[in-house]
Amino acid sequence: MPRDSRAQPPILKEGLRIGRPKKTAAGLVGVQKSFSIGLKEAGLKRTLQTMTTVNRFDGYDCPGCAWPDPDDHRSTFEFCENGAKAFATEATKKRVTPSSLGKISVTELSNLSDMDLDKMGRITHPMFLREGSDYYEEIEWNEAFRIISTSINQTESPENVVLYTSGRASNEAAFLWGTLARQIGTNNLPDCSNMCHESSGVALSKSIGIGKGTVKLSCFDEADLILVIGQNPGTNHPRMLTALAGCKENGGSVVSINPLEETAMKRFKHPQKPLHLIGRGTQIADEHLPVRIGGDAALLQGFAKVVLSHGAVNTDFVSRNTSGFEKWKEHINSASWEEIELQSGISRESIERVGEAIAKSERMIVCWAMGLTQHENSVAVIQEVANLLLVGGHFGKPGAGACPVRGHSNVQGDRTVGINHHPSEEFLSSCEEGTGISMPRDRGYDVVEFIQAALEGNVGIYMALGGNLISAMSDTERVAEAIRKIDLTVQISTKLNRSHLVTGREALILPCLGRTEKDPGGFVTVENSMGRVHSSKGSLEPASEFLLSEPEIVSRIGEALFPEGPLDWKIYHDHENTRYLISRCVSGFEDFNSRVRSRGGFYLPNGPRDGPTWSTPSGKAQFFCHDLPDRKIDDTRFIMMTVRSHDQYNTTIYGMDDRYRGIYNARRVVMMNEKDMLEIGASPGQEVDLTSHWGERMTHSERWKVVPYDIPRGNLCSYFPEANVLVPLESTAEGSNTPTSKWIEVSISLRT
Ligand SMILES: Nc1nc2c(c(=O)[nH]1)N[C@H]1C(S)=C(S)[C@@H](COP(=O)(O)OP(=O)(O)OC[C@H]3O[C@@H](n4cnc5c(=O)[nH]c(N)nc54)[C@H](O)[C@@H]3O)O[C@H]1N2
Ligand SMILES: Nc1nc2c(c(=O)[nH]1)N[C@H]1C(S)=C(S)[C@@H](COP(=O)(O)OP(=O)(O)OC[C@H]3O[C@@H](n4cnc5c(=O)[nH]c(N)nc54)[C@H](O)[C@@H]3O)O[C@H]1N2
Ligand SMILES: [Mo]
Repeated sequence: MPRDSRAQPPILKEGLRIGRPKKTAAGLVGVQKSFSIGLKEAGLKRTLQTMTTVNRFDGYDCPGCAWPDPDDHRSTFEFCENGAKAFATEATKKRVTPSSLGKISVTELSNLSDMDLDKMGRITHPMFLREGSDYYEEIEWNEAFRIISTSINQTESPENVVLYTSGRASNEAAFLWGTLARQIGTNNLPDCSNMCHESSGVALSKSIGIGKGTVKLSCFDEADLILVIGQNPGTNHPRMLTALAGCKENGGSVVSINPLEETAMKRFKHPQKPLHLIGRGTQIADEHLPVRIGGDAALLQGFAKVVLSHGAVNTDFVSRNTSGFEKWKEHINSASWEEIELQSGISRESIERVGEAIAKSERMIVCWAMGLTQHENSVAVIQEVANLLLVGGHFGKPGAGACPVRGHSNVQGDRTVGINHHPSEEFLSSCEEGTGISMPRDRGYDVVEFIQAALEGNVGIYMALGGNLISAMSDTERVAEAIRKIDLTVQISTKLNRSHLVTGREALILPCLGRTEKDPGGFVTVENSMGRVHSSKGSLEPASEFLLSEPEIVSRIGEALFPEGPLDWKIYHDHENTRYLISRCVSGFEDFNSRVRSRGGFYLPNGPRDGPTWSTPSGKAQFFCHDLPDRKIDDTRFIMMTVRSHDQYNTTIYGMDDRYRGIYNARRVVMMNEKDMLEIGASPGQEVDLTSHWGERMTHSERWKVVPYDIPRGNLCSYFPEANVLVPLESTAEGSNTPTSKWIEVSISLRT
């Protein structure tokens, strides 16, 4: 039976209820929610076991976000409501077995919502989807590895093989995965980072010589000013609120810069402090600037103008550490206030007020996430952030620095150990020496280039270490078209998702152990958002006896493909051996096995933080000048951003509510300013169709419900992944090629 599976989730009847956005984040409801989700999915025993071992020195790393844990102490419960959702769904008692998959076709499965797919539970056996069949069937592990190795051996060129990584993979799994790709002969290692913080990496590497943040968690207690730009910590990094509250309690200020006033930035009640649960909690943001979507470049230049006009340049730091200051100063002085106000949507008065605070700050941290990274000019905007930090000398001292807040719990580590489609010569030659494998030098594909190559029929095999690329990528239907052209697609996964349903001609599912589970290979390691490498060890009984750890799956593919060496792949089921190999290949990991055993692990070297020193070609940090974007959009059109609701982890949907924003029981919604609603004649809950525009190309998406929301005029907001179909494949950030998921030009038509 031919497959006809759908790439987009089905449009289901949703009973949208619109409430008021919440004034306070976390607190008792957060605690309650954590327990109830756990109980429902995993039962009491497994819930308690996961809750008492998460983020402990000897426990497992929360598979939620990459926010760090305190360096020197841990509380009994070191997690948040949304982390609890992440580990409860992994620890679920529900199972997807060969017999349950044998009863329902892939096409039928694709008519389920993403939430229902995930709720089917953990995959228990390796499964194979044969060419022409619409049903997965059970397959032996050895047979699966044979199919993969035969298929790779038969492809025309290593360039036709692509290995994707999602940022939950451990350092051990990721290092082996990158090494496998390079032994096959390719750097085709696209990863979720390409859709996430790639812009931060590209921008910061050029500005300050390292593509990572430069602060430690303890810096939050010491900062006198923290800017939180384009980030929703209450939902996506709830433990960050404790750090922001710490800054407030020590007399510092927090400024939120976001088209939406996200709940947690108003008030926060610490779920682990009893008095907080009853009291009013801590007010987080002292000031909220409702910037227009894409208006940050202008706003940051406005701040810089104020800093310069106050003569608040740290001249000693600037002259010793930087280059390009004079040119930048001229550039900023010539920027027009009128344009700055217009693009940012913020009055000069407000910009001056916050600008003055920046000018006075001695220890400033700037935090940001997807609100800055997923725009056409993201690299430029992040370099404006770096400029602002440089002019005040906010590097190389406690309480100050850059803080790109990472998403997936090990996305930063994966990049450090080699998940990179354009690795440096230094990295490759060191890996060659450590592994004995000669490695390719040609640049590989990022996610967008991979899809473009597959559309042209140039990808034979695609293997994914976790993730759900079909739903995570822009331009859903074109991505599906590309994937369907591939001969064999392989997903190493824990739960079912749409990437198991929209596949190549043949497809394999290789089910793996999750973070929470006992691993016969020992503990694994991860790197948090602040560059600290530490262990992660699960203790739950595995969901099925047939699961293998991710590193074992990768090493068994290596074994099947390269029985002759030079690497003895079979010893890498044991993570200790892999760490030894990493210590020989990756700088900063010397003596890895013993250092990672110290309490809480160790920090990787970080020039701008530890020195400051700068690994740039000039040996100095660099000021960059960028003109403000010149984008005119038609008066009748809107700019739409796509964000996460409170009830999802990327493409995994836990529930239908976005509690903090007061939107219940619906996901196919578009938030809109009430004045704009009036102008187009839309009422709350009204059904509309959306069309995105990219040059002449138009993409339609039907049946969205309008929700009146406090958002700048001309701006709209919808949820990822439902709205991804509207993001054009070619619409990407300059320099990082990240899809512009926060800048989609759309028009709206009312449905009658
Ligand atoms: N519970 C939970 N935790 C998660 C995730 C999850 O899905 N669920 N995902 C993880 C991952 S991989 C990541 S990358 C992070 C994502 O963490 P966030 O970046 O916080 O996630 P988004 O929901 O994309 O929110 C982006 C924020 O940027 C704002 N924004 C959009 N456009 C602009 C703009 O032009 N300018 C400014 N200043 N702001 C803008 C939006 O209003 C929104 O508040 O979270 C991680 N943690
Ligand atoms: N429109 C729009 N698109 C976006 C974004 C946006 O803000 N807007 N954000 C982008 C961002 S920041 C990111 S990071 C990407 C996310 O892209 P991905 O990382 O590809 O997607 P996830 O939804 O995190 O992947 C979820 C799947 O991972 C698998 N999984 C879970 N745990 C494990 C594990 O322990 N091991 C293995 N092997 N598999 C596991 C499960 O099968 C689950 O279904 O999406 C991007 N796409
Ligand atoms: Mo991300």
